[in-house]
Order: sequence, then C-alpha cells, then structure tokens
Amino acid sequence: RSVRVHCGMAEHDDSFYMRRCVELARTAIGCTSPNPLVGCVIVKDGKIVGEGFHPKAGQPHAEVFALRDAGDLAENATAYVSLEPCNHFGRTPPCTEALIKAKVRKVVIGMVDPNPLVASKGVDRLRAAGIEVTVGVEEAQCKNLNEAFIHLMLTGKPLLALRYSISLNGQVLDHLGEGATDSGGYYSKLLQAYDAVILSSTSLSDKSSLPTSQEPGANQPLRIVIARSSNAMLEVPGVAAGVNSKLIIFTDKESVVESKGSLEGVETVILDKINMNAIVDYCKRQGMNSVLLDLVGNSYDLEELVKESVEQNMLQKILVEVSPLWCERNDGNAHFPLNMVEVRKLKNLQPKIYGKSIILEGHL
Ligand code: AOF
Ligand code: ZN
Repeated sequence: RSVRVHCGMAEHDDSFYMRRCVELARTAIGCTSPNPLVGCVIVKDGKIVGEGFHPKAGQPHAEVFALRDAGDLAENATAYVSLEPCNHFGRTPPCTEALIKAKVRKVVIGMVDPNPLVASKGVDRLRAAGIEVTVGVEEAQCKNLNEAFIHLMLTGKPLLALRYSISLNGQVLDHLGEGATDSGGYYSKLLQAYDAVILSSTSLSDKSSLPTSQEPGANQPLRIVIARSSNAMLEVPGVAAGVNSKLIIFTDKESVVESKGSLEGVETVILDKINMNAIVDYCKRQGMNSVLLDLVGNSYDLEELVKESVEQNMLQKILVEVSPLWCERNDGNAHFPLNMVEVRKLKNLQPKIYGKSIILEGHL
C-alpha cells in the first residue's frame, strides 16, 4: 500500500486535513445534486492512508470510498469528513455504521448535516459507539462548499443566483465582460457549478453561442431558455443537432415559438404566464440544488423574471462583473439610475479580479 501524502509538519493539523476533504469534495462539482459535495480522508500516525469523495447521488458516500481506500489501516485511525456522516438509509446505507465497523478511533467533522434526516443524529450515533467526535473544523469553508445544498435543505428550494456584466457607467452588457470570457476562467467554472442556467431566447441566435463550460469533462448545466411573446422567434440553427447539451424551453400560451432550425427533441414547457416560481419548482423536481439566472445576450425577455425574483425575495446570491468599459446607448440614456427606493448591501462579499474585470459575489 502506498501512502500518497506524508505531511509530518501538519501531523495534528485538523484544518489541513479538512481542507484536503474540501479539495477532494470539489472534484465532483456540479455532479452530486441533489446530494452535497463531500470529501473524506483517513489519517493514521500523521499520514493520509485513505481518501474519498462523493461522486454522484446514488453512489456511495465519501466515507465509504475513503474507508475502502484505507482498508485495515482505518482501525484506530482518525476520519476527517467535510459533512457529518449520515445515520440513515437513503439511496445508500448509513456511513456512521461503516465508520464504526471499520473501528476508527476519532471522527473530525466540518459541519453538521442540515438534512433533517441526519441533523446531529450522525454525531450522536458515533459518540454512542464510543468514538471521539469533533465538529466544526473549517466550518466556513465546508458551508461555503455546500451553500446550495444547505439552502435546499433549509427552504426546500434550489438556490437562485443572478449574474450579469455591467459597464463602468452601470449599464448591463449584452455580452460577457473580459473577466468572464477569459478562457478556462471565471464563467466556465461558474457554469460548471450550477445545475441549471436560465437564459434569454437570444442566446439561441446565430450570433451568440449557448454558454458552455469549457472545463474538461465538466458538468454542463441544463439550459433553460425563456421565450416570451415579445421575443419568441427563436432563430435556432439546428438546436437539436448542433447542441450536445440539455436544453429546455419555457414559454407562455401567447407565444409562438418558431425556429429557423429544428427544435425536435427539445422539451418545451408552456405556462399560462412565465414565472420564476414555476421554473424553480421545475428545477427542484429535477433534483437540482442551484439555478443561475444569467443575463448574457440581449436579456429583454428576462426582465420580468429579474423583477419578480427581486420583489419576491427569491434571489439568494448576486454575481456581477464590472467591466472596464464605458458604454453609450443609442438613446443616449446611459447614465446611472436615480430615485433609489431601497438599498440593500451584499453580505459575505467576495470581490475577485479576473483579467481586467472585477467580480463582485455576495448574498442578498
Ligand atoms: C455523508 N457523506 O458523501 C454524502 C452525504 O440517498 P443517499 O444515501 O445518498 O443520502 C443522501 C443524504 O446523505 C444527503 O441528503 C445528505 O444528507 C447525506 N449525504 N452524507 O455523510 C456523503 N453524500
Ligand atoms: Zn453517508
């Protein structure tokens, strides 16, 4: 058996091993919904002897892979898990029992599982079996990793985020800014992490190509294309043939969805009125944790949805790219909005610089 990581310096460094768990968990970004991202390492005598992550709902949990990897070395070892081990029979059997059976001595947990089926019962079960348990190591990182799963567990709804790029003078751009187009950069990684992305019908035009994550082997989110009566002529040059990704069109009764190319095989949902609740409910039924409302392209037909989401407090997260561009509109009306009625500050603000753009990410 080869020991892949020997980190003598960090022999007792719980944070170090927990950060490794998070790193392992991230391998499966975009692939685990409705389940969380979870990583696990088994440590004995200051050496990692087993590693695992949860790859996909229905497949074994992180602990099971790590225990398998460690084999007999798990006995008297410490297991680090980014999320509390489950104590219930879901699609898979309880991880607590697997840890007990493997005779680990100690379990270090990043965060308690918000799933009401688990919620501290895993910790209780381990302690009852005489295992030493520590909870809350690198908790912020672990929570950050699973913010969408946590939101789903607490509210019953997938996390909804809004993204767009703006110019220096506050105009929403009809294209990605430089920071987002950066190859292999920000936007590509972002798409990979979401289960669905809501787009304007203009994103299906000849001129713009459907947003796609460029990450190798990446999850591609379901593309939810909104086609409203005012703008329902979908100029699609052969969507079904040309696009190798999941696509669904949401439209309303008044709209006529026509297409230059074939829409054969593309599912269309016709609602009385296009509304965010119906879309979010659809995503939930599909087992999604996260949805991105993305104002890329001419987002005229998304305006109502944005308004509704803000007014009804449906947005949890905002991601804005500030591009170093000054843009004048045809009507010369390219100035800042006045008459602000309400001002809300973003919480947990995380500014980042990509290329020549600043990305502001935070919670509403
Ligand atoms: C863990 N480690 O790797 C995962 C956990 O249907 P199941 O059996 O996959 O159970 C899903 C629930 O188990 C999920 O909602 C979450 O509470 C927990 N996921 N727990 O200890 C893991 N994926
Ligand atoms: Zn489990």
